[in-house]
Amino acid sequence: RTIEAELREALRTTDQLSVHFQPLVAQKTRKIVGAEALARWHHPKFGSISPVKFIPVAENSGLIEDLGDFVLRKSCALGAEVPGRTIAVNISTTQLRNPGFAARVFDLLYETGMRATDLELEITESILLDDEHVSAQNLRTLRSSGIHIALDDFGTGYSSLSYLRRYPVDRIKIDRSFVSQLSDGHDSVAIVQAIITLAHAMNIQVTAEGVETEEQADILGRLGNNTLQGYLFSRPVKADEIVAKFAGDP
Ligand code: G
Ligand code: G
Ligand code: MN
Ligand code: NA
Repeated sequence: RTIEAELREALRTTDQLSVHFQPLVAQKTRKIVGAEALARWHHPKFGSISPVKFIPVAENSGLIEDLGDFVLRKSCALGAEVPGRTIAVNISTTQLRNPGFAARVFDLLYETGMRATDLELEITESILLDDEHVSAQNLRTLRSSGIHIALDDFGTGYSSLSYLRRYPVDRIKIDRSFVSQLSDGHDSVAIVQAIITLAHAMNIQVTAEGVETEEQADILGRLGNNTLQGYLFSRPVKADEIVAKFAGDP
């Protein structure tokens, strides 16, 4: 059977699928202010299958609608349990192109009781490449309800800067390829400094992804970064573990 057929089956019962959550940490206080939702698939025969493999399959087969819905539902259920913490959810271009997407998100917020202002949707600049009217309309509708929009993997694409000019966002996430090279005297320090200065001048918050060392966190602090995420703090963990982490860090 193809991976697509296996994924279709997994989505039918959903017991092979789960959502893990990786803490988002305030730069200054090191308090856990939220978490990013990350889809996980454990196949009974093949074991763990990476989202790097199955997300593209889902996107090319239309299954991303069901998978995205599953992730959003789990994320909103968690968000309702931990008001005041941000839950960030990765949204694919295909989902955003659906004219019913914003309404679906509002339904899930209503059903679960999660506040709109606790939800952050992570998008990539590829939505700009196809310049979809529907995507732009969805983003406007979602944002005007108080949901936050984050631009993921910032700096890796071709049009990061023109994206900022055309679509309003609340946050950019500096790609971990820049963060992993941060050390005193390295060019990456100047690049990250420029990104943070630009973002703040546009009233945009900054999250640094893939923070693995105290030195990286320290440099980011000096550069004025707002939020940290990475293995230095925690790997993605199960929903009950993130609830326990939040409870331990009120
Ligand atoms: O969690 P991990 O590092 O393995 O994720 C790998 C990639 O898969 C990342 O680019 C991440 O954004 C993406 N990804 C993980 N979960 C989801 C999801 O629920 N939806 C979408 N669209 N992408 C996801
Ligand atoms: O593209 P996106 O930023 O959504 O991808 C998130 C991915 O990054 C997840 O798959 C997550 O497992 C991974 N990740 C999170 N923290 C770290 C880290 O500190 N180092 C590395 N190498 N990967 C990380
Ligand atoms: Mn992300
Ligand atoms: Na990213």
